[in-house]
Amino acid sequence: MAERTFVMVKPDGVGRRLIADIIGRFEKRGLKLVGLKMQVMTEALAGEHYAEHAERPFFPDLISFITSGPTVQMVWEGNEAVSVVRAMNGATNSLEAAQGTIRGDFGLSMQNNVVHASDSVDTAKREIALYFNENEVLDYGMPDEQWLS
Ligand code: FUP
Repeated sequence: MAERTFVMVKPDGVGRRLIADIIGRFEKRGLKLVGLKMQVMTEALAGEHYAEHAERPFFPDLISFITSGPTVQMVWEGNEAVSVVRAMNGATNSLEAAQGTIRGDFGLSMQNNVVHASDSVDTAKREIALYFNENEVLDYGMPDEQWLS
């Protein structure tokens, strides 16, 4: 099975009406959307998502930001999906992100950096399971799949 990664449009990305731009970039690159939903995250879910940062000074602000409005959760599938999507998102700090990346084109902030994506295949498995039931991640073929990749 092709590699899968978890991607989230953060509240600033939704609020700035960037959902379609972000989905469009991944689609045009040749990745396949296999899971999609939206929600306002609870503090409990946000705490689980960012558990690795629980002791960091920016954690309370991060939780308050990520629960401040609607977010979009996605699972994207494709060749080397984890590293391809990380590269397309750009550096965590939008001020340092290269032009042509999502954060470099749409962001100016460390915290409000528009998107999240898994940083490894293991993290992707954990994050997909945090947001999606197994039957919510689809396994389907594209008619022209052999033309991609
Ligand atoms: P990333 O893997 O790119 O999502 O980045 P991290 O897991 O390192 O950080 C998660 C989020 O915490 C970032 F998107 C922004 C926020 N953050 C800060 O606000 N300050 C920091 O010093 C580091 C991260």
